[in-house]
Amino acid sequence: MSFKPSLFEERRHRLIEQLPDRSIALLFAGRAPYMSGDHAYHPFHVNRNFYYLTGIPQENSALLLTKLAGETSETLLTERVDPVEEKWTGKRLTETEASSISGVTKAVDIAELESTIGDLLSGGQYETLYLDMEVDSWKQTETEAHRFAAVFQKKYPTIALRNPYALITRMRAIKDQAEIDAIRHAIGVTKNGLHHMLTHAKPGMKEYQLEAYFNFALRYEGVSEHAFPPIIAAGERATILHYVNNDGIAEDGDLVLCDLGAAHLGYSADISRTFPVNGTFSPRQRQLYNIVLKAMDAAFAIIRPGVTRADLLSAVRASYGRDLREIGLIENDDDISRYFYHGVSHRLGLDTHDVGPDHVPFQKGDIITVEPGLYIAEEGIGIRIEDDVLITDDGFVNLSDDIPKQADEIEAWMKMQPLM
Ligand SMILES: [Mn+2]
Repeated sequence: MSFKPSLFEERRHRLIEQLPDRSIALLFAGRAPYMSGDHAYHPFHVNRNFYYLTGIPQENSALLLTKLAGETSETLLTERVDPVEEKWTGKRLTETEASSISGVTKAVDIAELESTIGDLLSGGQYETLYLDMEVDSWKQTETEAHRFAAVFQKKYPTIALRNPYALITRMRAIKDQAEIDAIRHAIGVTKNGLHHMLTHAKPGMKEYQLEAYFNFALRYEGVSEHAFPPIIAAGERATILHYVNNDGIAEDGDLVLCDLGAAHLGYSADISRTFPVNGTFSPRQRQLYNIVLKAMDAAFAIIRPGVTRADLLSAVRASYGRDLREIGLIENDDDISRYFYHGVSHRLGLDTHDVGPDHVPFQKGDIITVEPGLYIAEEGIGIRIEDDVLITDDGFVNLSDDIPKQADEIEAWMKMQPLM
């Protein structure tokens, strides 16, 4: 599976339509940061907005769009192929290859970026440069776009600078069919990885050994992309939300929480499952596990366009309020936060916590996670169950519905044969 160039053409067209006349847009792919010696940080992921509009996965590239008197143009800037350099660092995309991926027909050597922009501006007809600075934040590390902006503003103080980040991320929030298919694929790979892990799990294993079974299944299928580093947390460590050390032992009687995902063509899966490492939930574990499942169903019961993330959280908390009081774990709803202390949903896409406007209700085409959890440190139990769902016209489709989730299904899954 790969993306068709028409997909990127259509996205660029939609972006350019939203830009005012007399404007230029420039998006950098970015470059891998220097690490040490003669090494940079690799693998390197290009800027996601750049990728969304071009499909080009290669660093040191840029996309240049112009709009003037109703006429638009597109130029892709890439590194000129250097046969000697390639003997060391591997193949670069040729102009023809880059063009057949992105659908941009005009190619320019990235070394000519300044002169290309200079030529455009020499006629005095452009008023605005849209430069993708990513999210505006004090904490943002300096990017190529920041460095370019500093030089550019000195040379062209009368040209306005604007950040197209909000425009592009609003587009990215609503997924098209190709993106839905990519995420479905990533979820399928993730399911196979989980199968491999669960069918090999035994008490006494290190968390990283469980992780290795997951990674093996991915790599065996040729998958090298993880959406994020897998979280494999047994016992009390599962109550630490972003635990990534994965170096503890999953003892007999422990529940193991895993939160992980493969990626496909840059698109993330984000799945959590919790299983008893010895293959059987204890009565107490099953009771708590079912309370989390019930909270998840409370969220599923209301998901459709117009509903907000806050609504999902309220539904989950209401469910916990009833059930945790019933088992005597809490006395009033304020105590829920002692055992459940995170949000219940985020967007999913090219970023695992995907971009888009905040505080807007779900719309058709959103892909979101649903992930209630329950963390009882004093009992050494952490549970999280997470599915990925697509918002439709009148409800949702659970994209990860075929990954076992009921306690009985999990136990049966663990008894199955490994796939490989
Ligand atoms: Mn998640």
